[in-house]
Amino acid sequence: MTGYTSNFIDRSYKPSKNDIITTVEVSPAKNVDFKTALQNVAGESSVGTWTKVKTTTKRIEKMAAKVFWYDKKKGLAKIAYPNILFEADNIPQIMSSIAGNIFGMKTLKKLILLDIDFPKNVVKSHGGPLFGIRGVRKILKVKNRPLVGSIIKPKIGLRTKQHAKVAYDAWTGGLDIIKDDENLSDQKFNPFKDRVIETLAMRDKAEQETGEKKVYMANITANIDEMIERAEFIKKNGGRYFMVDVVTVGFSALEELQQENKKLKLVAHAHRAMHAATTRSKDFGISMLSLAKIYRILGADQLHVGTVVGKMEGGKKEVTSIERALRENSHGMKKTFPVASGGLYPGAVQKMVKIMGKDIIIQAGGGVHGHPNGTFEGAKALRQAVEATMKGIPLKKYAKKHSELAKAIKKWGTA
Ligand code: CAP
Ligand code: MG
Repeated sequence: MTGYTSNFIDRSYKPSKNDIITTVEVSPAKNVDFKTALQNVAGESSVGTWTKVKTTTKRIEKMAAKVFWYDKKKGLAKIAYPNILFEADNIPQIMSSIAGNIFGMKTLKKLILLDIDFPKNVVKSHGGPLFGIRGVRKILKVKNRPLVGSIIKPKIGLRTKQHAKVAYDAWTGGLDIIKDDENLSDQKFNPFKDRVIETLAMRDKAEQETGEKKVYMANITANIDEMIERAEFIKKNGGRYFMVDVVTVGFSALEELQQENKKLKLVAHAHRAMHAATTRSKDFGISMLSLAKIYRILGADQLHVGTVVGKMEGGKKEVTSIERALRENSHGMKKTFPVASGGLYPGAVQKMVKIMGKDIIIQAGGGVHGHPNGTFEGAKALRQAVEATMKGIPLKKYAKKHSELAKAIKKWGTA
């Protein structure tokens, strides 16, 4: 064996609870039949190569991945990978197998990794979120409504003092969370350390004035040593959160960061910039659902999942399936808070909560700082939209007695 033989397909195989199971969508290239395509996928991602090799043994044959279910018409298949193929605490190694070479094979016209089920040892050796939905709610002392936040805009360019002042306006306007944008890190005009100090000082002031808990999610994205230093700096200066661009920093960096954070105990906010490079194509790619499961295992307390109604691609079916995965029982892991962000505005809140539920974090950048009267009123309008939604009052009706919301609706309408 080890050529891409029929041994890689066995519909009678009953997956073990220790296997990694993937669900894939496959379409064979011209002149290749479906089963051959499946053999190629299961073979190349486990113990096979393009031809039979003399070095294989019976023991190795037993390590073959098995396509144990497929539906040719739908182009779907499920593959079970024996646990022995993997290092449980090594996500890069796991992905090099189940999502590695196979995307480049000439025998395929389409390959999407739709879903992954990880066994207990992979989950346990990483651990998942430190806080999860309940832990985050406890910090913010907000039990029963979506959390509301904003991304400082413009994305990049404000000086440190301006940045901190915009954060203060948003917090005092009623928002719980302020975050940096994905491409703001440690630039000359707004250095990381100064920004953390200034913005946390404004957070303390806003907390005193409003009597509410407020959080600042500083973007630590960098190389791993730098990220750890930045996270330590946040901790030292009284911060409770960091934000990291999980896709661009890579799985290995996240594994290391997760280990360090077990000592620091900061809440981890996961921004997914660049995910669409692998999740958006309908021909070859890895679904956001698969990535979301990995980021939960790697410790994301909060993860961007899409909005359905906003500016970014991602429909209802996709977004709600990711939400479900972040909250499902998985070997005792805490639940990841789904973050809805991207092109949101107060008038979109009601519809979004209807689709996504109240266990979400709603973030608006443009939809707060673009308010006709600026950030403070923009924040008020967003919080009012959440209040109206929780009270079950239509936004337009609520807006009659809330002028900030009325102005936001006049500018952007309702979803
Ligand atoms: C939102 C945002 C986020 C997107 C990313 C932005 O700003 O800061 O990065 O939410 O998309 O720059 O677009 P706006 P996703 O509120 O001004 O749109 O959450 O889908 O990964
Ligand atoms: Mg952004």
